[in-house]
Amino acid sequence: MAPPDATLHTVATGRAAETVAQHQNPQDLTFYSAWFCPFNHRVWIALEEKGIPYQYKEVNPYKKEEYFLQINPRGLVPAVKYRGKAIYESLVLLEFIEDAYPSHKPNLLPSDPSDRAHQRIWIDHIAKAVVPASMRLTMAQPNEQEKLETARNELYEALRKLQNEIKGPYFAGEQFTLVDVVIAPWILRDYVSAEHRGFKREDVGEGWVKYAKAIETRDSVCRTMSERDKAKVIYDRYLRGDAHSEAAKAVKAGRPIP
Ligand code: GSH
Repeated sequence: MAPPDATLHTVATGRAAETVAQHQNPQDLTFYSAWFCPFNHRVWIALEEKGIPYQYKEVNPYKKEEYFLQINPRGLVPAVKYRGKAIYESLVLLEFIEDAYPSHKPNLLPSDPSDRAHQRIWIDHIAKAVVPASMRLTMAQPNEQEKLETARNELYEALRKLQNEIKGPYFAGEQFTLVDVVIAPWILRDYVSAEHRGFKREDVGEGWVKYAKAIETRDSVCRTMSERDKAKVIYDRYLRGDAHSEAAKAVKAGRPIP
């Protein structure tokens, strides 16, 4: 079987390519990124939201090149080198960016400690409930109707719980915050399950439709998104059930996503 990188487009396209072009010079922060990756997309949105100077470097995480394993021994994007130190894991990186650049606005975490804790509870919900259900749905095969319906209902249920917490237009109200950053890449990519797995934003609820619109039209989100057709080769593998990423292997084995 061909490796996932054999026909994979190697660089960002569309608006994301323009953003990459603006971030070629060395900076304190080097961003090791894969244009197609939703986990990676979180970090990219945060860097753009806050106007942080960074150098963009494209990585194909499936190749597990030695230089990259030195940066992230888990071999996954996103990763960052900040003043010579390596940092990885999208959720850790989002908190790191907030901590390392306090003067860069907007703040993506509220100032009140209980509000910050509330954000972390819902980020945890996205990581443990929304993302796994979304992957199970994409990977469920059309001839496994029961599995497919269960995954779709689990996704609806997870999204409805999140929907009930949204103040509007964004999760925390007028301020665009980390919960929005963390869920945004999955909203931008829900067209895959809409086209192939019967997912409908309206079936989550009216509030979700409005929220999804607000997120997908946010400038930092749009200017870090590549053209859809370039990602087809990747999503087709998930849809056919022959994706071999670490996340896909975990979903197949019923383990938590790494
Ligand atoms: N928990 C990680 C995070 O949140 O940063 C997940 C990152 C992840 O799974 N990245 C994928 C990757 O690097 C790309 S979307 N895959 C390479 C592989 O699975 O071998």
